[in-house]
Amino acid sequence: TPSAPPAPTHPLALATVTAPPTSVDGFVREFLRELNFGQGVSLQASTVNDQYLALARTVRHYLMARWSETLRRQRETQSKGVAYLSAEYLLGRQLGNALLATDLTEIVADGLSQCGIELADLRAQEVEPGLGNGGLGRLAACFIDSLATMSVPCIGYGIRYEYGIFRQTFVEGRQVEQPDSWLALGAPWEFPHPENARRISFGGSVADHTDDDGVVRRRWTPAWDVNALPYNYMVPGYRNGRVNTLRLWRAQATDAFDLKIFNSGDYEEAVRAQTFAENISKVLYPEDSTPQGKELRLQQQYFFVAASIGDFIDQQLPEDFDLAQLPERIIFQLNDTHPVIGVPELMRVLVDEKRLEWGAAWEITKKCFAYTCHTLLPEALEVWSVDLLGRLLPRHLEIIYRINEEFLAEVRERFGDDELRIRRMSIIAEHPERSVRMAYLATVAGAKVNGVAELHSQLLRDKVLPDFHEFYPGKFTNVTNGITPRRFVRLANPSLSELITDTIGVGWLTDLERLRGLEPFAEDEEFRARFRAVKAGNKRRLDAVLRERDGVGVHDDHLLDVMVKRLHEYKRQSLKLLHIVTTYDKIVSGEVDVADVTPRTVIFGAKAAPGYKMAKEIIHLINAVGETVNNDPRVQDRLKVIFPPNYNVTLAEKVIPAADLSEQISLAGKEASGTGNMKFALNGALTIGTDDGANVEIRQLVGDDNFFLFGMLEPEVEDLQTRGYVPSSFYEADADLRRAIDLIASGAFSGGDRATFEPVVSNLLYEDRFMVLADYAAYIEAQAAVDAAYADTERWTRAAILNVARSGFFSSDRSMRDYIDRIWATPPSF
Ligand code: NBG
Repeated sequence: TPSAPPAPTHPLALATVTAPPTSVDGFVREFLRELNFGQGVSLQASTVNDQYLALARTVRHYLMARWSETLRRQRETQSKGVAYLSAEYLLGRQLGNALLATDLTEIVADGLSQCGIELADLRAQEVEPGLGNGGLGRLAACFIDSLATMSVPCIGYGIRYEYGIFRQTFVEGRQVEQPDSWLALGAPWEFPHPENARRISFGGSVADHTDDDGVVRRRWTPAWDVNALPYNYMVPGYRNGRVNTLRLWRAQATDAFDLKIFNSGDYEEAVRAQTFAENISKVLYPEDSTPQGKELRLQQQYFFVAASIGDFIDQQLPEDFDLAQLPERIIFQLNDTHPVIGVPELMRVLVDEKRLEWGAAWEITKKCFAYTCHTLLPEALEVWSVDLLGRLLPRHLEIIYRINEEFLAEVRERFGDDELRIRRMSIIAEHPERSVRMAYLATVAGAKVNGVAELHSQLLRDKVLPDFHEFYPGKFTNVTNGITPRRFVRLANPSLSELITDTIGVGWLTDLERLRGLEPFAEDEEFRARFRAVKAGNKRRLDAVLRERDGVGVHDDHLLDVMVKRLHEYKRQSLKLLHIVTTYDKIVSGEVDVADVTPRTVIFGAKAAPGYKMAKEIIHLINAVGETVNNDPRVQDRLKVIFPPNYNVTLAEKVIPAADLSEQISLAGKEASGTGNMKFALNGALTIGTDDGANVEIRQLVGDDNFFLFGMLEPEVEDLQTRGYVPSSFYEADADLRRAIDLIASGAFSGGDRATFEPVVSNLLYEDRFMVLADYAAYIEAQAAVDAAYADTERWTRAAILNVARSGFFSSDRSMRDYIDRIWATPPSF
């Protein structure tokens, strides 16, 4: 091999990248340079977008030295790291976080104001990259933030969707989806590296082939391929000098793809072929927890996983690396089943390309993957039809068959020819069509399998994968989810953060258990008053945001009751809605005196998957109820329902700090964890919730007195299910419930038209898969307890403070420590 040419040098060139001076002048100079030479405009002529782009690039300059130093050390030490494989990263805006990480906020605000620019205006200009659906994607973003902050080597791999989660609008109360063109005004945070493009192949056939070493091996001859172009993003640690990398792949047609066709003169066909290739990273599938077995989705999954594994092996490892050592160098963490096709891909690389023996390759592969499951809904467990998988990835299908064969042979060895068991455990399902169960493949291949909250992990072991738990008892573990306090406390709630620091000093932001130090202050009247002032300020801030955004406000003397999350029947937005309808009904019927009603504003935020009919009907109903309630003079403004469209991370950061009450009301046993629940508790909202997901742990930590628990427990749900659940019997037996449902059915919220909401009503009465009616009475009772508690301001404040003080456990830093201890065995290194 020819020796590499010497690295370029120049007397003026420093050996390392240096950061610009950390001073107001230094910043202004750098900013103006970016504005003039990056954007090509003078300050005088610049638009807000010019200024935002120049600012983002300037802030990048400050991170660059840390980034290149992180990369240099990683190359040098080759210490073990994590490759987080996730089809989704719901990042939220980047600017505020970058300023926080570099501690530049004040300098930048000063410098900009000297230029006559408000930092807040430039922040508002940023379009968040919505490259995820909900909890799963946001979790990935929190995890990479924590790993950077804890100085753990991590590279996040994913897809650079050209269009992220759709922008939601309402037309006459119904959801209408608009494309999310988040790249349209420029993408200042990304670094494209087209020179590191990788070729990803699909289709074709497999045959035996005698290689140059005389060994017969299987050879895949693909039919088509695309290029995967990496785009790098910085993932700054919080003030620790570390910047990790997030690498997102974009699909582009290969020359081979269009050249042949171009040369044949068929330009239309050439363009069609290019579009076909580029479709792979065009758009995020907007299904949260309910994947559709679409071919393009499998293409996306293989595309990013193959690019990532290839990138890691070819680009991140030294040339002479002994692949038997791979497990000492990397763990590929599978964020749900979306990246599980990486298992056969690594086997293919090791066996077909690197020419390892099958057995040696399998030993390596088994240690290099770990799998996180994020669901309990059977319909959410991905399966791919053998037909589709074999067409798109024929070699991978063969590999999966062989993995399955050897696995089932082991099962037979342990349990004998227990055919029922074999059929239950097979990675290949035979019914309703022959298909690959990706969760099973991940479980067989993964070194560890984890659920995302204690209850979830237990149900995963006992209900979803019991045979596997019996077979691999040591494989299963739990890591309860967490959230980054940098974004969801410090950035989202600056005034609470200031109060906390004033009270317990600095250090809590990277050691969140220190919030315990606030506990004694719950008894301090002056502290409580300050705490309330923070909440009130956050409500005013939210009021301003919503007025500007949607022209509706929130009353600051109302209890702010918030339910924000994806619209899904199991999450039971319709239960919250029945509570609203019941309150409304009691007011208008005169059963309660409106003056006795606790003034409440209910905020919903929720996107429905575009193809999920019932979810969209529920959105329509929420808007219709809101319209009626908000405009009925008899209500005297004591009950308000607002539903700002397009709930996203940016809005979450404004809504959550203002909330008094957090709605976490899924049917027990259905919500794997929830992470919104943690954000609310840490921002001083009290939870009304079922015994589900991480609610269980929140309640244990904050204490029963500071949490409104209601509803059936998971075993009771099971029990009712087996006895036979008849929702209409609950309707018959409960007069309030009957009235609420009858009111909806009567057309009271649809201009007298009974047909409009008939599907929702009959779904509740005759199907009600998630037992809304069975939990209704308990929920109404718990809400009455909320009203009573809220009336005692001092008691409520005490409880809110204790929620903050006792929720430090839910930092994603703690989740990362648990992954390190229980799954990765990765010592932090820097
Ligand atoms: C979601 C669960 C949530 C959980 C997040 C993050 C999927 C498939 N699952 O309960 O529904 O908090 O994952 O773990 O999106």
